[in-house]
Amino acid sequence: MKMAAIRNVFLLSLFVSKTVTYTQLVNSNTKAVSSSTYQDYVASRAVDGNTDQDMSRCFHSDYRRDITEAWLRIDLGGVYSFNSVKFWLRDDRKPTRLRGHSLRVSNGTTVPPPESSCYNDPGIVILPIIIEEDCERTAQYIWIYQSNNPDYDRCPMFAICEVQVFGCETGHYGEDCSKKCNHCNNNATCGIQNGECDDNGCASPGYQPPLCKECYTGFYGEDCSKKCDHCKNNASCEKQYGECDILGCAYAGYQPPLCKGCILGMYGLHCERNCSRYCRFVDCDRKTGTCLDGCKSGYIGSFCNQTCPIGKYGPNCREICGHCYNNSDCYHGNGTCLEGCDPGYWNHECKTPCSDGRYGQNCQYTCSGNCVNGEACDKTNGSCRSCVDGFQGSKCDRDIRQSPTDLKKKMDIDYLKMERMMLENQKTEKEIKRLEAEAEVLRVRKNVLLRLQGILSELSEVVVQLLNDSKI
Ligand SMILES: *[C@@H]1O[C@H](CO)[C@@H](O)[C@H](O)[C@H]1NC(C)=O
Ligand SMILES: *[C@@H]1O[C@H](CO)[C@@H](O)[C@H](O)[C@H]1NC(C)=O
Ligand SMILES: *[C@@H]1O[C@H](CO)[C@@H](O)[C@H](O)[C@H]1NC(C)=O
Ligand SMILES: *[C@@H]1O[C@H](CO)[C@@H](O)[C@H](O)[C@H]1NC(C)=O
Ligand SMILES: *[C@@H]1O[C@H](CO)[C@@H](O)[C@H](O)[C@H]1NC(C)=O
Ligand SMILES: *[C@@H]1O[C@H](CO)[C@@H](O)[C@H](O)[C@H]1NC(C)=O
Ligand SMILES: *[C@@H]1O[C@H](CO)[C@@H](O)[C@H](O)[C@H]1NC(C)=O
Ligand SMILES: *[C@@H]1O[C@H](CO)[C@@H](O)[C@H](O)[C@H]1NC(C)=O
Ligand SMILES: CC(=O)N[C@H]1CO[C@H](CO)[C@@H](O)[C@@H]1O
Repeated sequence: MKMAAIRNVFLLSLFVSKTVTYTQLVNSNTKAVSSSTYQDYVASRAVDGNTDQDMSRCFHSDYRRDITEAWLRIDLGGVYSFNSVKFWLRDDRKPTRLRGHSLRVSNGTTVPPPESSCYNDPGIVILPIIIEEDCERTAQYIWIYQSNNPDYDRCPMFAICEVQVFGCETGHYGEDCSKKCNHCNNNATCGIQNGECDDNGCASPGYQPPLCKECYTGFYGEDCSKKCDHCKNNASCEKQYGECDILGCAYAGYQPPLCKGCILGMYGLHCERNCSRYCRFVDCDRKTGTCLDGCKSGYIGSFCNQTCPIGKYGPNCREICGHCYNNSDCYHGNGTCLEGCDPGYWNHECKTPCSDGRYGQNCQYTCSGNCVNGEACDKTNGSCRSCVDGFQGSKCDRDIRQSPTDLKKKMDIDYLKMERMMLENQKTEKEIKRLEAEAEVLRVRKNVLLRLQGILSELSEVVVQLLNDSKI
């Protein structure tokens, strides 16, 4: 395809070439060497600047039976790009000996192979005696080569009076060699007529080889091989790197300014779809949308759009839920038991047992501290194996010595007792007073009695006396 294009341009250029003038490269420094020489018709006569076609001013190759090829090699003294080779033949003969010849080029002095020909004479017409042949090549040596023997001479042979080569210094082309090949990636040489570049293409992206004119509208980049089809309103893009104009991309998900790839987090044919927001690092496959770096904690599946199965949580759902309240599920992201913990556990994942001395849901209760031998209470319900003296209940939290109610009762009782005592005290005082009164009465009575007793005893003595006296 590309080659065909180049060839078309080349063919086209054949017509153009006649109107373009080039530098004549053969000068006094040009050397010529031949395969053989007839007498003193030496090769240098072909580059002596004299176009006289008299045989005496011409080069002539030898004719011996053992000769199989005749050639004349022009040494330009350096590498040049040339477009055509013109040569003058002796004018005293029909120029038939050159039928079927070729023009070959080389950078070295060994006879170049047929593939290096830039011109092959078809050998069917009689040539004019001044010939100009197209030879668009870059080389140091130009060979006029003949291995045919069209005249049935003893061997291939020819006579050439003068050669001229039209071309430019390498890296230049066009009318008067005035243009440079800088538009080519290989700027050393380019097509001498139109400046078409070689297979290395153009000097920069944005140009269409081989002539390296600006890309056609809608194309850009290296060899204009890329299409700017993602710009808004089908706008054409910048030719070199394909950036869309200020209107930006056709779809919001494209990454400006090129609008080729998707912005991070978008995928799909037109980057129109969001990657799952549960992809671990936002990014997903541009085509399929599968998450590239796994899922966020709590999600699985290649699209990361499924939450962990019940009872699992965390990265890749590898973690197992803790002791959530009443077997409820934990939050798939971080394992938090949203309804709290079963008794005996705490922390957001309910995987931490209560520390010694605490119990109940979320370990919110403190043990009574009255378990026997200072043992910790049961972490689920606070119960003790048994209690220290003075306490009762499964949790040993009933103080049977001085429970507050008992104390109050006691106080009440004491008060009552006091009241009673006070009452009794009052009674006693009355009694005492009564008794004192009684005692007074008794004392008075005693005195009376004592006096009576005295009287009586005096009486009895008197009686005794009387009796003794009487001697009864
Ligand atoms: C001769 O050498 C030049 C580079 O110096 C190169 O561009 C050109 O193709 C060569 N010609 C041939 C016939 O090898
Ligand atoms: C080719 O390009 C190189 C680098 O840009 C430059 O140095 C060199 O002079 C150019 N050659 C020609 C013949 O313009
Ligand atoms: C853009 O071009 C494509 C084909 O090249 C066409 O199908 C589409 O309708 C165009 N869109 C706009 C907005 O012009
Ligand atoms: C993509 O996500 C953005 C922001 O989260 C939202 O506004 C938009 O509607 C989403 N697009 C689609 C196609 O889901
Ligand atoms: C996950 O997303 C993919 C692609 O969008 C879809 O095919 C699939 O049905 C979704 N699965 C769930 C469970 O939503
Ligand atoms: C525990 O869960 C069961 C079934 O899930 C439910 O029937 C019961 O009422 C729950 N009990 C409490 C105390 O929440
Ligand atoms: C776990 O995630 C839930 C739901 O997003 C949130 O309410 C809770 O605070 C998180 N827990 C921790 C410890 O981050
Ligand atoms: C407290 O829990 C323990 C262990 O689970 C159990 O043996 C005990 O019977 C429970 N006590 C009460 C009062 O529920
Ligand atoms: C008790 C008393 O005085 N007894 C006297 C009775 O009389 C005789 C004699 O007369 C006395 O001897 C008793 O002493």
